[in-house]
Amino acid sequence: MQSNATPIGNRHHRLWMYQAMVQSRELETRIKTIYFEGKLPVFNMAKGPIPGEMHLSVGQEPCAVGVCAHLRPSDFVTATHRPHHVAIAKGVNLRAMAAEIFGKETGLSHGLGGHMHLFDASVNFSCSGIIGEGIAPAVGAAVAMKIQGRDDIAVSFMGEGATNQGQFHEALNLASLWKAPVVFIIEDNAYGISVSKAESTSVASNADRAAAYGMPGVFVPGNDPDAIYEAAGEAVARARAGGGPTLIELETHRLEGHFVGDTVEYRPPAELESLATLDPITLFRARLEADGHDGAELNAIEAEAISLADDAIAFARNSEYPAAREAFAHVFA
Ligand SMILES: Cc1ncc(C[n+]2csc(CCOP(=O)(O)OP(=O)(O)O)c2C)c(N)n1
Repeated sequence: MQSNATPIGNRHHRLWMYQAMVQSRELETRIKTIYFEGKLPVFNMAKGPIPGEMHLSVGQEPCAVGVCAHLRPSDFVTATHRPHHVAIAKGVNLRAMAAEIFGKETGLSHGLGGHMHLFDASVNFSCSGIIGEGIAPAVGAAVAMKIQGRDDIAVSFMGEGATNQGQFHEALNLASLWKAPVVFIIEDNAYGISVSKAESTSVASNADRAAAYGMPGVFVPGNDPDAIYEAAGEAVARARAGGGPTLIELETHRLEGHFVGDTVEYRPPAELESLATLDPITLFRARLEADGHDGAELNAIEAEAISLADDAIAFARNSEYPAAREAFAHVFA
């Protein structure tokens, strides 16, 4: 099963969601191990094979699959500096994505973007290392599609930390005023780097902020793929039908540090211990089996994800770095 297969019917949707979650996890598990090659014993962030900061989405996979199960390649998605789960769920090519993360010529942007700047025009996916940067472009894309008379939509993923930035409020105001076909997705993992939401945000629920812009605000607790699928389905259908934007706040869990190498000392020990019980892939698999899904079928999905992740990593490792002169090829000044 391809991670970018078009979902058909609910049973198929749930298996597709499981596949995409596992695919993201398998890729990130390998990235986490390889990341430390060359960087130890003295941590050197610039060293390859994977240079730069690395933000994993481990634990947040339900947010990506529950939303993207409703999207087409022609829909437009902007994601954040923590983009892998969303990129995979949106159908970004796994090999080209891995090569980009390794900084290789065969990558999505010839290795010049890196893991925070995955860009794939073939499925209308982009992301950015600048917090909040994807919100306004998603509204722009939505307005453009509305003017063109298409029923495609835009989705902007963001962390809860991004909601305290000015452009979040400016973009939501205009999106509502112009009835733009856009869905705003907040992945609330409760931390912006080491700062808890309670220390940074004046409202307990960011979904409440929707009222200030005259749009529906929905809170989905539990990091639950099925519940996210339901809520996103309504919002996507409303946007496609001309009903305007929706703000959806998803409770999720960042099971790793902010970046690979983060010692996570800012999280209380009891909270860290509880994370072991919150792995959404383990929980979703158990639910699928309880609902009658065949364990052998789920095993086959996992085996395929493992083989695709191994293939993508091998492709990335075996690819060439871009020529040094490429560093000046796309510079505008
Ligand atoms: C405009 C801007 N300000 C600050 C930063 C530094 N920074 C990187 S990640 C981050 C926290 C983001 O938190 P959140 O939006 O909740 O996303 P999460 O990391 O939890 O997924 C910050 C402040 C940045 N990249 N861009």
